[in-house]
Amino acid sequence: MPNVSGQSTDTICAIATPSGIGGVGIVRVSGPLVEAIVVSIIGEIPPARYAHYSTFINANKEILDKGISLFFPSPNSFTGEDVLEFQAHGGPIILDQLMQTILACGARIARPGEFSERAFLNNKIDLTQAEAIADLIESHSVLAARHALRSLQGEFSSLINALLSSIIELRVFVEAAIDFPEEEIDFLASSDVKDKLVILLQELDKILAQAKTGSILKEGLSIVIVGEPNVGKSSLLNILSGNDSAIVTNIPGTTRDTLKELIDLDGLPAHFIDTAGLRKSADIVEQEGMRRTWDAVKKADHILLLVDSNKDTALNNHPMLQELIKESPDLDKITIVKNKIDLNSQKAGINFNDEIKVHCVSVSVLKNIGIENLISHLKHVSGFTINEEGGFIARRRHVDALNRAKLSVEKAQEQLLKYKAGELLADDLRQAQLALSEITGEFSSDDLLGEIFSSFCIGK
Ligand SMILES: Nc1nc2c(ncn2[C@@H]2O[C@H](COP(=O)(O)OP(=O)(O)OP(=O)(O)O)[C@@H](O)[C@H]2O)c(=O)[nH]1
Ligand SMILES: [Mg+2]
Repeated sequence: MPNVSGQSTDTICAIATPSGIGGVGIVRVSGPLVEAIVVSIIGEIPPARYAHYSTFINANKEILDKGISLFFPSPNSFTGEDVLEFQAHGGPIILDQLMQTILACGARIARPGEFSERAFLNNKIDLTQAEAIADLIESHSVLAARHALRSLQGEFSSLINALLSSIIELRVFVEAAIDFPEEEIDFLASSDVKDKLVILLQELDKILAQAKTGSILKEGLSIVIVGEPNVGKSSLLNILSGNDSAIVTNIPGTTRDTLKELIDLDGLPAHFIDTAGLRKSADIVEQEGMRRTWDAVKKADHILLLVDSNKDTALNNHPMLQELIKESPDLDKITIVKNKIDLNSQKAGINFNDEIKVHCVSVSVLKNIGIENLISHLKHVSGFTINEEGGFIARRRHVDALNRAKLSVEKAQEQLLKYKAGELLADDLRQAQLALSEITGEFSSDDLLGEIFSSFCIGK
C-alpha cells in the first residue's frame, strides 16, 4: 500500500504486452526501487520521459537485449510513483529474462490491475476512470471504446461530482437550519429547498439514463427466449444473429441446452439466450435443460415468451406466463412474442395487453415479418439511447448506486413535503451523498476495490 508520500513500500513489475511473439515487448516497473533497478540493468538513470536506447544486462553482466528505457519520475507518472518501462524485443524468453533480473533486484510481480490501483490510491485517477481503462481495453465496438474514453477523460466523474456538490450544498443549508430551530419551520416552508430537490432529481434521472446506456454498452443486455417446445425459439435466435447457430427442426424438444449469442441490434449489444422448451418430460437431459432455462430466466434483463399464435391458449391464463411472473415479478421485463402469424390472418404489430399488462408483438420468424418491431421494442424498453456527442461507459454498480441515490432524494422530498422533518431530510441527503461517493471511489470498501481491480489484466 502507498505511504503518505504516495510512494509504495514495495516495487511491482509486470509484462504489459500480450503474451506471445511481437515486434516489441514492454516490461513495466513501479515503486521506490525503480532507480536502483534501472541502474543495475542499463548502468545509469535515463533522462526523464526520454526514449533512451541502451543495452540491457543481467546481474552476471550478460547482455539480454538492446532496447529503450522510458523513465517517468514520481509524481508525473501513471501510478504517481517512479515508473520505468523497458521496451525490449517481443519474445517470451527475452521478456522473461528481463523480469527475472528485475525480480532479483527486489521487485515483485504485480497483481492484475495493481498499476491502476496505485494510480487510484495516489489520486491520479478516480474509480470510474480506473474502471474506464479496463473497459477501453476490453471494448468490443467503436461506440463502446468512444464511451470508455469519455469516462476515462473524467466526463462521468464530473457529472457525479456536480451532483455531489449540489447535495452537499443542500445538506449544509438544511443542517444549518436544524441548528436554529426557530427558523427551521420557515426554512422548510420556503420553496427554495423544494425546488432544489426537484432539480436534483431531474439531474439524477438524466445521468441515470446515460449510465444505463453506458452499462448496456459495456455488459450487453441479456435477453432470454422461452416458451413451449416447437414455438420457434431457436428460429428466432437464428434470424436475429443472421446465422444458423441453433438447430431447428419440427420435432418438439430439439433444443436441450441453453445457447448464447452476442447480437448487435443497431448498436445495442444483446446476449440472446435460446433455451430448452418448457414442458413435462421424463427425459433426464431435457429436465436438466429446463432447469437451465429457469436459471437463465432469473438472470435475464428481459424475457421473451414465445407462443404459437395459432394455438388458442388464452394469454391471461397462460400457465408459463404465471410461472414466469413468479420467477420475475417485474412485468416490464416480459414481452410476449406471438409467432407463426404466416399461418393465420393476424397482422404483424405490437400492442399492450391491458388484461395481463404485458406488451405483445406478433411476428412470423419463418417469413421474417414483424422482427423489426420486436427489435425497436427491445431497444425502447431497455432505455438504450445513443447520443453521439455525449455518453460514457458505465457498469451495473454505477447504475445501482445512482438508483439508491435517487431513492434517497425521493425520500428526502417526502420528508420535506409530507412530514416537514428537517433532520430526516438531512439524513436522506447524506445517504444519497454516500451512494454517489461510492461511484467515484471516495467511500468504497476495500472488498469492492479488490473486486474491481482484480478483474483487470496484468500490467495495467
Ligand atoms: N410456419 C411457421 N413455422 C415456423 C415459424 N417459426 C418457426 N417455425 C417452425 O417451427 C418448427 C420449430 O422451430 P424451432 O425454432 O426449432 O422451435 P423451438 O421453439 O426452438 O423448439 P424446441 O427447441 O423443440 O423447444 C420448425 O419447423 C420451424 O421451421 C413461423 O414463423 N412460421
Ligand atoms: Mg429450439
